[in-house]
Amino acid sequence: MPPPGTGISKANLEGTQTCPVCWLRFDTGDIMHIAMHDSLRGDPLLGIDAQQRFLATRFDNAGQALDAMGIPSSEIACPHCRRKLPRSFLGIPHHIISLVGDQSAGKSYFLSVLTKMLPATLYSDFGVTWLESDPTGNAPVNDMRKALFGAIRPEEAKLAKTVFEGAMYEKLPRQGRMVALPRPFIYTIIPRRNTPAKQCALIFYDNAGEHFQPGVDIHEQPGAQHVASASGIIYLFDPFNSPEFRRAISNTKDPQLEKPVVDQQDTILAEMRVRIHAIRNLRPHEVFSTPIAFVVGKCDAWLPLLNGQPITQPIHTGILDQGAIDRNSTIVRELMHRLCPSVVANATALSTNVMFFAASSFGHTPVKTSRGDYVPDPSQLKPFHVEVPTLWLLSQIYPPLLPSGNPAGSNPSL
Ligand SMILES: Nc1nc2c(ncn2[C@@H]2O[C@H](COP(=O)(O)OP(=O)(O)OP(=O)(O)O)[C@@H](O)[C@H]2O)c(=O)[nH]1
Ligand SMILES: [Mg+2]
Repeated sequence: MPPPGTGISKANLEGTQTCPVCWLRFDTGDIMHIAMHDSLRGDPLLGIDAQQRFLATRFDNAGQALDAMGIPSSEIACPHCRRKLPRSFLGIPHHIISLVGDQSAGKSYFLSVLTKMLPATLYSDFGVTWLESDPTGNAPVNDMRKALFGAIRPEEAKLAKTVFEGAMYEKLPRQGRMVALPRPFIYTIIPRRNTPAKQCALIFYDNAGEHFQPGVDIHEQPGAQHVASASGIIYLFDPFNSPEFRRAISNTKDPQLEKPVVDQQDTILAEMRVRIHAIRNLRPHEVFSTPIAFVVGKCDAWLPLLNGQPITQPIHTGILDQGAIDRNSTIVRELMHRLCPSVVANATALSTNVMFFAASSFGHTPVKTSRGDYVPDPSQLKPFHVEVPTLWLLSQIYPPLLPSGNPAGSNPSL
């Protein structure tokens, strides 16, 4: 409940709900409604133009909250940051999937490709439907996907660098400060009929890589704190930001080889561990078991380093082949261990449940445009395994959703 006058609600560490925008917790009964009547403007935190937020005390016969002018309101908002939440928020579980990686790791391309490939695979291979929970709120990621997959010339396939002040962020009040928080992109997942699985929602963010770097004050710039509330984390490793990988792939034609290396991916993992432990108030020996998909990205450039060992397709006739996922993970982990052992050490210190993946959003070597950007050639776009890490995370977060097992074995489990 907001202390009178300030309009700032106290964080409730025990709350059953986690806001998908500011990640502060609250109880269901403290959720706010948004006034509908045009005269009810002016919110102490959001400013004079915002529709008022209120704690509902009156309801109509249909159970809808009534604003001060008696107009029914079905719009809800977080009591902390006051941001509007999707209507389904209280009805179904929401799972955060945090996408983490340094600047230029390939997060924006990965997310754009993921939101194209994952719905198709979920539906055609598993009968699972993927719906936009908030098409207006999801517009920035939809625009990126349309730009990428609608492009005819390479120049049109360029996605801008993600910046704090850009479309991926919004300024909101959090714990007494106005801060830039990444917009949540929210999707509802509807399982096929006749399974024990129930609907749930997935939340993604497209952070600027700088948010994960050490040295960021997590109170002034809390925009990456979703990692501590996440049900699953995708860590996107950039081989072009690793001196060892670059030496090993020095004969590739990828123009990204010209860029200077910023070798700090092990530090980013260590920093994540520190932040997660601090935010969750974990003791040093306490284990963190949130599943982490460690994705070695841009594999169009480095698959030859596997010397012919195959990364196999783990999706077979509606079954997620955990054996293939394990085998692929061992192969990728061995390569990482050979080239960057400290990164493997930091990844495995982060969680007790880490799986390694190879993926490429492009499936080919990007080209350099006349403006000096590295972009995919739309005519050659052939993403490789981009949806696999998220499918694995889903199998860990909510096992009834995807039949998984080993198709070579006798009894794939549901
Ligand atoms: N070879 C190759 N390059 C890629 C791939 N995906 C992205 N890139 C390149 O990686 C660079 C960075 O991609 P972005 O998606 O903008 O990276 P980001 O992680 O969002 O970066 P920030 O917004 O700065 O945090 C671009 O030059 C892309 O061309 C891929 O699958 N293969
Ligand atoms: Mg980006």
